[in-house]
Amino acid sequence: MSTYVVGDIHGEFNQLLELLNTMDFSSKDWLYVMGDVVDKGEYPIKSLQLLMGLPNCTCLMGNHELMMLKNREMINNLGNLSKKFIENNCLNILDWLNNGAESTLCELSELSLDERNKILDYVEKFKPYVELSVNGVDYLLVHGGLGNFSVEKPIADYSLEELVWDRPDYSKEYFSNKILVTGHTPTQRIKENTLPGYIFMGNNHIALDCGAFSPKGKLAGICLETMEEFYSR
Ligand SMILES: [Mn+2]
Repeated sequence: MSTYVVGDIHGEFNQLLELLNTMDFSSKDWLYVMGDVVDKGEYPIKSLQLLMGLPNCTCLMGNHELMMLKNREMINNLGNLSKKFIENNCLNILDWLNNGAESTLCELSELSLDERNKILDYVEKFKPYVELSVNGVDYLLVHGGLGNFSVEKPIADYSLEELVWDRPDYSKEYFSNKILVTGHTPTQRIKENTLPGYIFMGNNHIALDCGAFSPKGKLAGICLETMEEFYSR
């Protein structure tokens, strides 16, 4: 049994297939997905549907899923929105559209209301954080970071926004006895990273978002038993 953690998918369904194939992922393994499955790339809903079909998969909430859920009512009413509804909700709608919602909305608009609700119910269950231990090493998985961090602050006291929108300082060790695993910040943008675009490990951090959506980016995964790295391309 292997424990795999995968970075931000952002609609890159084909890279997700390639990565799972490269990892030789099977029903005996467990998959953790760092969040931001939706938006930007062409097939966010197809990617979600693939994950929904895996009983051995836990997804973390990303800021893009949070924006999607804030627009749940709009998604349920695609095609017949009143002017008043748009006026009342335009900030949430604009915020999401400015962050690459177009592909998610296009795929959703082709589904029945029932199918849309199944997908949104699934996304609502995405975890704000995951704590796990592999080979005696403790890991804390959060999509973004630990906003307003303090060592004494229990993980349950962080707001969803602090976990999915904020970014960690990768030059800083947050915990001496625990590794902080994050997505959200492309490793191309981590200045401590000597291999931009590949998984960053250092200062008790593992950063997994290798920018799958950008032309030179990749979808990345890591096996926590072996620390072997996997890439979609
Ligand atoms: Mn993100």
